[in-house]
Amino acid sequence: MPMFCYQCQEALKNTGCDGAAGACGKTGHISAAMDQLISDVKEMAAAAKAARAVGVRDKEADRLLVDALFTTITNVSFDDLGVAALGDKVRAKARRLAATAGECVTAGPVGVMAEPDADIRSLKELITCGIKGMAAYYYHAAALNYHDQSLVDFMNDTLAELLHRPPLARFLDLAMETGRQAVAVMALLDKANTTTYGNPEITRINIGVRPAPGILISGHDLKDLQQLLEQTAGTGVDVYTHGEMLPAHCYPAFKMFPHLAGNYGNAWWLQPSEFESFNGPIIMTTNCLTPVRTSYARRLFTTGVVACPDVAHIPDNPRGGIKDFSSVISLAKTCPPPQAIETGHIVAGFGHHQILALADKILPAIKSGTIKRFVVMAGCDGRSPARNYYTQVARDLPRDVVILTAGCAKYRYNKLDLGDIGGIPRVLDAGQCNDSYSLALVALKLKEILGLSDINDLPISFDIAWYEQKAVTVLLALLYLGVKNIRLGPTLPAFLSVNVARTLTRQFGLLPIGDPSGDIAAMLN
Ligand code: FSO
Ligand code: SF4
Repeated sequence: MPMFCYQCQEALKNTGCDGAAGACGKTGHISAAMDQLISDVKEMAAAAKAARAVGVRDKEADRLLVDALFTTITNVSFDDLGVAALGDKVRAKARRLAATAGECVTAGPVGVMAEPDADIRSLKELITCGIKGMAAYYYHAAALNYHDQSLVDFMNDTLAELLHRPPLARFLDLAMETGRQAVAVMALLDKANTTTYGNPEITRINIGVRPAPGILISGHDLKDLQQLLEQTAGTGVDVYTHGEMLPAHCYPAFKMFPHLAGNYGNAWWLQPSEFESFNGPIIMTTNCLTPVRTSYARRLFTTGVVACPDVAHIPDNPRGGIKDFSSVISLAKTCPPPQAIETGHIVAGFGHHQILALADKILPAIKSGTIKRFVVMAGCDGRSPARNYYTQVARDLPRDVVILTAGCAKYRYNKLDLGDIGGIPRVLDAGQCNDSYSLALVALKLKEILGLSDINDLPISFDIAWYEQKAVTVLLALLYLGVKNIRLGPTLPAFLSVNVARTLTRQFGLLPIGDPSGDIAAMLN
C-alpha cells in the first residue's frame, strides 16, 4: 500500500517516505491506519470542543487524545490492527460527544497530502508534530498523576482548528502558541518527575555489566521503571537502563535500588545489536523501537502505547494500578547475564536544580572568562552518518566551552574524555529529551542573574539535533522563548516548505548545520 510520511528526520531523501514502507520500518498499512487515526483525532477534538461549549467534559476523550497522538509518533507502534482499533474508539467517542453537543462534526481529510497548498501543509505538519510531542510529555506527567486541563484543551482546540484553513498568519500564531504550551507541558512533566522522584543529582553511572541476569528497560517512562525496580527487588535479577532511560540513575528515588546496575548500550538506533548481546529480557516503555530481530523477539516486551505484532505486551492494570512485570522477571531468571560491550562510567545528573546549585562555581567562571561559552547540543540521535558532525563539534570545541545536553543526541559524545573546567564537567547532561526544559530554565535564570534583557545576549549557542516529533515540540518551545540563530541538523525537517523555512530563518535566524569547523567559528563569534 503506497504511503506518504515526512514527520521525522529520516524521511527518505529528506523529502518523504512514499514507497511501501518508511525508513523506520512503518509499512503502508500502518501509515494508512495512522493517517486515519490523526483524522479521527481531529474529528474528536472538534467534538470535544463543541461539548465543552455546552459544559460537558469527557475524561476518557482526553485520555484517548493523548494516547492516540503519542501512538503516531515515530517508532512507537508497528501494530496496524491496534492503531485501527484505537481509531474505532476515537471515532465512536467523537460521535457520542458530537451528539451530546447537538453538533454534526464532519471527518477531516485523511493524510498530509490531502492539503494541496505546500505552505499550509507545512505549517499544519509543524503544529501537528509539536502537539504530538506535547501529548507524549503529557502522557508521562499524567502517569504520575499530574494533570493540567488547559493543556488538553489547547491540544483539542488547535487540532480542531487544523480541520479548517485559517489564513497563513493564523498558522504562524498557532505555531508560536504551540511553543508556549510546549514550555508549559515540559514544566508540568518536570514538576511531576522531580516531585515524585526528587531532583536529579550528579551521578557516576556504570556502563559495564555484573554477573547476575538482567532486564533492560528503554524508552522514557519513569513510572514503568519504578514499578520494575520494586518488583525485581530481592529476586537476584539486575535492572539496566538503555537509551533515554539513562538519566533515571540520577534521581534519588531510584538510587535507593542496589540492583539498578547501570546503563547498557547507546542511543535507540543501535538497539538491534545491543538487544542481542544483552541476553536478557528488554522492555520498551516508549519510542524508539526499531524493527525487531528474531534473535531477541521472544525476549522483547512492549508496554504503554508501544506495540509490535508478535511481541509480548505488558498491559496497564485494568484498575489503573500496578503493571505486572512477573513474566519478564521469570524469563530473566532463565537467561544468561548480559555480555559486556563497554566498561567504565559516565557522569550525568545536571538538571536545572543541580546546575543552579553549582552557580557559585559557574558564575565566576563565566565572569572571569574561564568558561567562554555554552553550546546546547540537545535533541535526538539517529542513523544518519551526518550526525558524526555532533561528535566532531564536541571534540573540536575549545576547552573553555561547556556543552549542555539532553536527549539521546548525547550518545554521540558523552563517552569522550572532554575533561572539565575547574571541576565543572565540559558535558552537562540535563537528562532525557523531556528534560530540555531544564536547559531553557537555566538559560532564563542566567539571563536574570546576569541582568540581561535578551536571552540572545547570553554566551549560549544552540546546535540542536532532531529526529522525531518531540524534538519539534522542543524547537517550538525555544522559538517561543525568543531563542534566535538555532542551528538544526542533520537536516532541516522535510515538512518545512521553502517559504516556511525562509520565514523561520527570517524571523528566528533558524539555520541548518554546516561543517563543524565553520559552525564552531561562527558560534564562538
Ligand atoms: Fe531519542 Fe527516540 Fe528522547 Fe526521541 S529515544 S529520539 S526526541 O524518541 O525521545 O531523545
Ligand atoms: Fe519515514 Fe520518518 Fe515517517 Fe517513518 S516516521 S515513515 S522514517 S518520515
